[in-house]
Amino acid sequence: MNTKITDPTEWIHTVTKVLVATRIIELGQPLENGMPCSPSHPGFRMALLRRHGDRTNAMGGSGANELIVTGGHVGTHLDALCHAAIGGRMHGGVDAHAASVGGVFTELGVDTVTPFLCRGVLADLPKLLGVQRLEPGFGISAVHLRAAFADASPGPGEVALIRTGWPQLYHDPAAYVGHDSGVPGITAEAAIYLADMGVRAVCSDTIATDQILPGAGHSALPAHGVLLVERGVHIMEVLTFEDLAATGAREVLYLAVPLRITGATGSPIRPLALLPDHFGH
Ligand code: UVW
Repeated sequence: MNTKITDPTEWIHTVTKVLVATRIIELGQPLENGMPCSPSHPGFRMALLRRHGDRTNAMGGSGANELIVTGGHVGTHLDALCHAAIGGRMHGGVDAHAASVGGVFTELGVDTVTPFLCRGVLADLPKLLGVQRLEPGFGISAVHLRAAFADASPGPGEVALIRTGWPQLYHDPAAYVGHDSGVPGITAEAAIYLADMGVRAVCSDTIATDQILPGAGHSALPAHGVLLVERGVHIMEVLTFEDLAATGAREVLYLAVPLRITGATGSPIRPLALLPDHFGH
């Protein structure tokens, strides 16, 4: 494609020609009552408050709408850098208390996160290890990631997509959340390995990205400290790479956009993988 197009009309036509021949794969989970939620966060609730027929106009028309209440870190979501602190300091040494004014963060909030439209590279751990999904509490190390990325690794400004196969348990919230039974995830050393690649975000198909050992609960999340606080790398969680893995693709054009919630620590996202339309069929 000519990258020197400056006329918007020509540019739109050129990009559209490519995009109409695009396969779009959902990488997020649906938001619905009863879905898995970490014990650290308030859950998702949706209630239909205005039903058709509650109010009807002279033409017989009516509208229905709902009230939605959700934690910012429920379902498929992005962690802003202000989500974590170590010793009261957030990324870049920002004082967590000083930056939290009137119930919102004045720095490092999710409203400062620009959209993700970049290359994403899949590390398919179940495929690497020849299993359906990783065991509860399994620790994904840098050695595992190096082998899984093999000849295609994410680079600076790109995103790493870490597949554990855990969405196979999404229908069973207790097993998926793994508070007592554990959840596979990256170790702190693996988080350093990913940050050293220069990635902008680490995206996982589990509730917490971190390895959670059986019985350990969700309290200690060292990879969160490495990524969000020490290295300024975003985390996206509760994605699903099952459909993507089935295509055999390792590299995708990744699209995800957080909501502009002023000073919030996280936001729901709808992540998508874009591939050539013939891919995987
Ligand atoms: C969990 O760790 C469960 O989620 P978050 O990283 O969004 O706090």
